[in-house]
Amino acid sequence: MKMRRNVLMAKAFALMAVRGADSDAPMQRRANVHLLHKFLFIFVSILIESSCIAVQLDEITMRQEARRELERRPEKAESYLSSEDGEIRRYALYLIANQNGADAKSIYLKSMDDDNEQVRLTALKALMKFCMKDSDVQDKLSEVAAKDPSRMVAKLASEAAWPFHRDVLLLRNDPNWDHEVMVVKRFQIPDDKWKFKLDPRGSGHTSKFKWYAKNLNDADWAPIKMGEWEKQGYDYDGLAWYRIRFTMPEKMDCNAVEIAFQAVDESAWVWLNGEYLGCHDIGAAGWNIPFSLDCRKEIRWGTENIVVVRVLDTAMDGGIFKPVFIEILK
Ligand SMILES: [Ca+2]
Repeated sequence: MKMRRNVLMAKAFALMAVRGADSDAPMQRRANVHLLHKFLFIFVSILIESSCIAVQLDEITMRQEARRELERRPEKAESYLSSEDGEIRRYALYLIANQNGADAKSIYLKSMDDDNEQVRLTALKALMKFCMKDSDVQDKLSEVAAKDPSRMVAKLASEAAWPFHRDVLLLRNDPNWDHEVMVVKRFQIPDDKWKFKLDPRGSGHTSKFKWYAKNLNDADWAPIKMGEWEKQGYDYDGLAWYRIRFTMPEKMDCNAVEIAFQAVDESAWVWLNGEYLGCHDIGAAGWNIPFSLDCRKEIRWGTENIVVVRVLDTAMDGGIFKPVFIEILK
């Protein structure tokens, strides 16, 4: 539409310029030069626009040809994985998954490094569908969850690879509890005795490492205080882990116990005494939002407890930067 309008305008200007060229008056000549400039400008615009449209048409034609060829001979799909067009690579991968299932695992794993988000998404879905139980796939997905530039791909990989689940409601959210819930006592977990370790490969939670384990030897972990890790020498975005030991007093009369984080920048997964408590993972927006997790079964009264927090930070400052409490509720 726009191109047709440009063509009509160019024709009109050209006609006016030719008519005006017969005149000798200086005013008329300046107007003619002006018109010619306009005419040239529009002419060049049309040329550029047509070449862009030609490139787009070429791309569409090539895609259609590739699709037709692949529909006729789906066994050739692998050779299309090196196409420059991401859409063709995505379609080829989709056909490979349909034909080969788990047998094409190495192809899906390789495609997880493709620079096209849709190709990676297709590969990820194939891995989830066909070979989710394989340890090399779980390792790859953990890496993708920690590193993929696409939030959509990273989140799907993270959910697929995540082996920990827990569905325990906070007392105040329990529909069967119709009494008022009050914090009757709170103990602050010491904020200067955390131990810290970076997890750039996102493998700390895997069965090979188990950094959440109660009896893990963390002697070589670095000491760190509450506060952004950037301000304590770590210029780093990604996953990192915190561990801390603290002693609880003797058992108190209560209806629930919760661990309350005033803020972790930006996502957190929490274990108490080796047991998974749950997570706070709403993306970057969660960096300054308090959250609590029920731990009435996991807490150990009158003895040492260990809290482990896996933190993901994707931008700017990161870490446990506000106090953490154990709250006793009635
Ligand atoms: Ca942050």
